[in-house]
Amino acid sequence: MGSKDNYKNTVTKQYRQLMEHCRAHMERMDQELPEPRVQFAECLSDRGISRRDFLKWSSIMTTALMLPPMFRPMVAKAAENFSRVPVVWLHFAECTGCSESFLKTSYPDVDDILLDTISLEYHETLMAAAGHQAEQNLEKALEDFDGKFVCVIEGALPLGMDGKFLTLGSKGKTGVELAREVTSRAAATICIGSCSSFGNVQAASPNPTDAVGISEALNIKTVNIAGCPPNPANFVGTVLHFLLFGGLPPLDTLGRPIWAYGKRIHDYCERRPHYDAGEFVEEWGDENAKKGWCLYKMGCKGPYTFANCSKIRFNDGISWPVMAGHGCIGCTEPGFWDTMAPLEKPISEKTIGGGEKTVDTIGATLLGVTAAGIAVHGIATAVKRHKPEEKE
Ligand code: FSX
Ligand code: SF4
Ligand code: F3S
Repeated sequence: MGSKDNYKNTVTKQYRQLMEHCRAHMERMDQELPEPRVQFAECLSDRGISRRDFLKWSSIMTTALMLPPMFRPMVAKAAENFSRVPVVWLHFAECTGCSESFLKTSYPDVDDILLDTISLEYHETLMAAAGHQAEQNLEKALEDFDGKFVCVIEGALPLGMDGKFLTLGSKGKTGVELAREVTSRAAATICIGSCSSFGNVQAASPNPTDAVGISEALNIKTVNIAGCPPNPANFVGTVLHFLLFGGLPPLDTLGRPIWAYGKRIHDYCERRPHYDAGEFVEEWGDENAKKGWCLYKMGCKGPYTFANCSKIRFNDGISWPVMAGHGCIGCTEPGFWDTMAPLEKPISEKTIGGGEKTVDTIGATLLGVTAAGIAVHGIATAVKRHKPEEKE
């Protein structure tokens, strides 16, 4: 048997073991989770989604989660169980755009239906209860689902003035106190958006409230679904992973699921052939813009930004920022308001510490487009390398 066959057999064996783990976990979950609060099949047909569309979605999600096709039935089963995961959803310093983007969609797809059916035991902006009643709801959810619920958090935590820049409820708890209390009793904490992931606009220089992301504020591990706002599919996929395997998906060093944030925007951008050919929009609305050329010179930060927007797009795959005509502003990266600014200009050599030329200076020279490509890729590496220093 050749080494190729050996490799194939080893991989198949590992996938079978993973499948067994997944089956055992899902059987256990079936016993432990509360009854489904909605019949998923009925929800799909009510919203005009056929069984065939759902199976197609399951196949796409299986691939997106970097699983082989044999996992498709398990992904479909996990989706059916989606409404059984108890969720406590907290809001801190943010604009609520994340919830808005998750809940308001003109073209509901399976992701949207899953989000509609999610078992929200407590959600500060959506629940009808207020005041003492809301606080009682939270206490009841924590007791009923102790250690079993998923805590979802939107918004950063201000640490300044002993956390008093942000207080909630009749007891005047600080955001930090509430977050600590809830996350310490959760099975997992998922940060939705760049605010809860990294602090985002609240933490932009000069950061008057000393805002930080949840992981940094509480010194806990969180799954960071970065983006301002993030793509709902990345949240749905992460919860599906939790239902399939009982744990968090593999994360990058910034806590972002690798299946969704493992590649750069630039790697799958439909304007990429223009970038490689040195064809750039030079001015908003110019002839090159009409031809859909690359937006690098208009400040696109796709070469430095890790996310799958260019692959899965938003609103049922209809569009995404670069397709709509504006460059990526790097919203899935920590500190992007500071590190990626000015947002409509390419990052200058000065910002990234010098040493490498930008596409502006060498893109059109005899060095040619390959060298330009290497320069920008080198700059991406330099930006990554410089981040820790910038933080210090
Ligand atoms: Fe932040 Fe979300 Fe941007 Fe807004 O909740 S990631 S400011 S879209 O709303 O947290
Ligand atoms: Fe696309 Fe921006 Fe990269 Fe150009 S620079 S190819 S617009 S991601
Ligand atoms: Fe954000 Fe860029 Fe995607 S701005 S939404 S990471 S294309």
